[in-house]
Amino acid sequence: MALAGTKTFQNYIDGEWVDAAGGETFESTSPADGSTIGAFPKSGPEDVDRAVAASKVAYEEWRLVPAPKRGEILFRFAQLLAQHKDDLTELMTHEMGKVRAEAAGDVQEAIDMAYYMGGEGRRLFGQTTPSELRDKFQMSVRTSVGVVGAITPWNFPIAIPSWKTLPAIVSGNTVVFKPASDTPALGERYVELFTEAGLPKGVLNIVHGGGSDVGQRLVEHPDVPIITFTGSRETGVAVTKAASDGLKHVHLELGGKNAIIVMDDADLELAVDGIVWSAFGTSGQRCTAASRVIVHERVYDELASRIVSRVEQMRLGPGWEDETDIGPVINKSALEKIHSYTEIGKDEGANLLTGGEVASGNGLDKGFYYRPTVFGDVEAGMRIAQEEIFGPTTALIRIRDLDEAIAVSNGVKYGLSSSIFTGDVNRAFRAMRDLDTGITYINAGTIGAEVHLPFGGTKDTGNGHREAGQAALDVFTEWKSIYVDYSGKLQRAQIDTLEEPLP
Ligand code: UN1
Repeated sequence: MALAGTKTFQNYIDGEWVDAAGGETFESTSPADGSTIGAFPKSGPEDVDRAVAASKVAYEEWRLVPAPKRGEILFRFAQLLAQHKDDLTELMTHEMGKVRAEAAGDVQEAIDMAYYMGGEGRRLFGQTTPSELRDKFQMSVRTSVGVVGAITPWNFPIAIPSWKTLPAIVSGNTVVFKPASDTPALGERYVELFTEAGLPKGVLNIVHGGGSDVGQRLVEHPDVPIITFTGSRETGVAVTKAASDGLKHVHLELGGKNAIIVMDDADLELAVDGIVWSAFGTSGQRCTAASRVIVHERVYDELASRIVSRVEQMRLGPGWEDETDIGPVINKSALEKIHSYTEIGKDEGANLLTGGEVASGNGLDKGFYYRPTVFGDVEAGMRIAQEEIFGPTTALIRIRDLDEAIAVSNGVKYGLSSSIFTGDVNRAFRAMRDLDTGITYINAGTIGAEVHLPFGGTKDTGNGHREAGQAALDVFTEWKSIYVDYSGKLQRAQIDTLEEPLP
């Protein structure tokens, strides 16, 4: 496809493409080579207010559209995403930087979610229960809530918007969407295609801009009862505080410090595959990335040397080149943050086994490339083993047994994903029970969640809500319990039940 080039894009509010009220723009550039993707509206509170007002009006109609009809629009959207999979993939390699196979996977995740949530249009199950009284019927139904503020990150620029907007819209809400300011073109394409699928005006609006201008207003807006946010723990706490006066539903997906455990009975070659894929896929910029590897002392040296030799063969480059294994990181400040953790690791006394520097030469200087980095002899309490780096850096930690491995894996503030490589079914089941994370893998790395199971984590990874699967509907709906008495007389719950005659 033709890339966006230097075109100027607009917000989409109430079915119209419009500039920001203030007329200002910001640029999106490629982290791979610095080329310009396009200019986007630098919106402010006034633009958010317009989008929320339109979304609020649209809600009154949309909530009454039969849910299966709403679902049909999602099916059409799934088909459009599939038709445009190649051009979205290409754009993603340029705007976000991930390699082509992973970019295609990101789009596929949205296609899967659109089919899955489209099907919810014919489910949205509630419960019916028997009454304690005669001639009385009762049920619970999910009801829509209103305008959803969806604030999404740049690392899954098509998939994560789908995780948020699709369950929100199929359950009868309307949405104001703020994509990450590092990936506005992908957010814009997402909305364009969803609109083309037949969404009525005002149901999905996009407002481009920064967190402090657009995100803040969305979170505080009195007519936005639901906020769904993926990003850092720090921003998640700020979102929660800003939304607390409005007693909003707040869904948060925050950081991770995910570990892969490798026991002495593991298939080591398989473990190396899982580690390299989970630590360096998406240049380590996944919430689910394996930034720790907890290794049994008996296989530590062997595993470390196999990982290092594999990593040293990886080729850095733009995601659109077929030979590339690792693309750039998202921007300059990410590159600096990642490198600062290399310095921290060295200062803490960890052993830098490979990488640890900004990559240059062969055109790499034009983008933000960091050599895949492996630290050995890491202590569980070191900062590089505790804090989220969000880059291609992983830390090898030596342990003596399964109990210690589980304690180390759990000994961080986050709880998103965990994994164990073992040939012993008893160890696998103990790990499944005791690893304190929202997602656990057996004999696979820490990445690779599918759309029809809940996605999210324990502890500081979130606030108890989940995306994906049926659980995704919870934050976007309220339960209503309905009692229908067809006895024609007053029946008092908990009181008249005592008189119920048995035959
Ligand atoms: C994220 O990093 O925020 O399981 C999402 C995975 C992907 C989703 C990651 N399906 O790694």
